[in-house]
This record gives sequence, structure tokens and C-alpha cells, in this order.
Amino acid sequence: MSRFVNVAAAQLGPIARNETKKQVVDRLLAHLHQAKAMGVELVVFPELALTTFFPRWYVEDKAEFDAFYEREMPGPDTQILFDTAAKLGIGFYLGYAELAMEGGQLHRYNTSILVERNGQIVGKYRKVHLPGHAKDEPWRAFQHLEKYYFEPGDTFDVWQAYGGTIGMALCNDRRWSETYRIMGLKGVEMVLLGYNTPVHNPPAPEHDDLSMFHNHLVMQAGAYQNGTWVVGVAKAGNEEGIEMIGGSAIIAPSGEIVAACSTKGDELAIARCDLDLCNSYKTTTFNFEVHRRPEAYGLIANQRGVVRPW
Ligand code: ING
Repeated sequence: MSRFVNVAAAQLGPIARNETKKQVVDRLLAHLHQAKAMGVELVVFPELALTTFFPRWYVEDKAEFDAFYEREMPGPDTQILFDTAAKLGIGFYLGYAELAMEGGQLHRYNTSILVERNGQIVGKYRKVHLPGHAKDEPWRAFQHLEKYYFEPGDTFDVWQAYGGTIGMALCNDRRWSETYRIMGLKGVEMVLLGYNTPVHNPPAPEHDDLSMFHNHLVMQAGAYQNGTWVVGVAKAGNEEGIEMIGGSAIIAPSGEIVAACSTKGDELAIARCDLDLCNSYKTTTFNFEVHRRPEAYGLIANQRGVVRPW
């Protein structure tokens, strides 16, 4: 038997610094309506989908950038997304900057939520792998200050939704095999992740021409090695002068790209995803219980960097 989920990768083109959240939410609503008209049940938006990618700039006082964060979810700017989703019977994954009061302290996270077709939040994830750097580095053509503007999360989780086991990740997480494997060990059948990926990586310009290859390589590998669908969705195009990759894609457990965006603007790529295709890999080549050897894997969980054995 097959458990189908009709999924849309809802790519966004650039979001200008002075674009209001209402203007952005209108773009997200347009995606929801178009996706619904095409039979979609789950819409996947990018990372930080409500604002421009503000970690590209340094400000001395982070409070200056508080307007880029959400204190509530849903909040005044986003409630209409949830109401529309419930009315249309369509759900979504949304990446956003979270400002959370915890124990009387203010915390900042790079966050995503999973919302079911009834408009209810079923899961929340806080980005574990924060790339870039924590201090202003003027030598760079542009900053990548995620380690300055966000605190890391520490958990990869999965949730029962859309008739299957759904996991979430964000951007740089997709480059780390541990991301998929932890969720794979929890039985994930579809990993949703948004990304904001500049073409140019100042510390390694020699990688720039490979940015799209690396983007798909890591998601296709993660899908195949864990017998899971992967949906990766870009905020793309020239955003405040910085060129960001597109390449949003829906990837089957085989590792094959079954749908992809071809522009760098607001675009839907849609696929009818059979969650039961995961079983062909989870019960054979990647039957973890039969084949994995955790006795040999200790370093992966217990050591951060390289230690040469001699
Ligand atoms: N962006 C980038 C990403 O991991 C990056 C950062 C770019 C890392 C290029 C390495 C190379 O796709 C975010 N937001 O994580």
C-alpha cells in the first residue's frame, strides 16, 4: 500500500531589507493558494522566510535587529498564514528567526516549525549547526554571523504528521551526515529543510563554482543513506547585493531528484511523494538494526574535531 503526500517546495526569491513582513507574508499566501489549487497538502518554505538574511550584516547592538525576529508564533504578522492554512486544509514548514524569553532571559534561535493541515503547530526545531562566525570580520565581502545572532539548538527530532514520520533541519545542517542519521535512527521518512546559501563563500572561493553541486550532493546522500525523502527549499536570487543559490528540490529515498525549481524567484516545485518508497532502503541496504556497527562509531558522538591517533 502507498502513503502519498503531495508536497511543494515553495522557493522564495530575494527578500529586501525594507520589505515589510506583510509584503513577505503575501508572497507566502500566494504560494499556499497556488499549491492548494494543485492538490498540494504540505508546503515547504525556506529558512528565515519572513525577512532578508540579516546575518550578512554586523550590528554592535543586536537589539537593532530585533524586528527581524518573531517573539510569538503565530504572531500578528503570521496569524493569517495559520488561518489560511486551516481554511484551505493545507500545512506548511516555515523557517524564521525566533526571539524567546526563557527563564527571564532573552534567547535567539534560527528556528523552523511544522504546521499540520488544521493550522496547528506539531513541531518546532532550532538549528543545530550554525555556520559562519561570531565576530565582525571586515575582510569578508559580506558577513555570515549566524554564530553571533543565534544560539544553537541541540536536538534533531521527528513528528507524526501527514501520515508519516516527518523531520526538520535548517540550511547548514544539510551538509552534516549526522543530521540525517539521527533522524534516520528515529525512523524519519521525510526531512524538510529550508536554506539561504550565498554562491560565494569568502573563506573558500574555490568552492563557489560547486555550490549547486554541493547543495544537491549532501541532500541526495542524506536521502539515500537514510532511506528518506528530503525537501530542500531556497531563498534564492540577488538579495541585497548577495547572490544566493536556488536549486530547491524534492529528493526521493533513492537519492533521485524528482522535482526541482529552475528559476531564482518565487517558484513551486511539486511532487506526489510515496512515503512507502522509504521501506525499499530501510529494510535492505540501510536496515540499521541488521547492518550498523555502533561499537565502531564512538568517535562520532564523543569527539568534536580531528585527533590523529599517533
Ligand atoms: N548558509 C550556508 C549553508 O550552509 C555556507 C552557509 C555556505 C556554508 C557555503 C558553507 C558553504 O548553506 C546557511 N544559512 O547555513
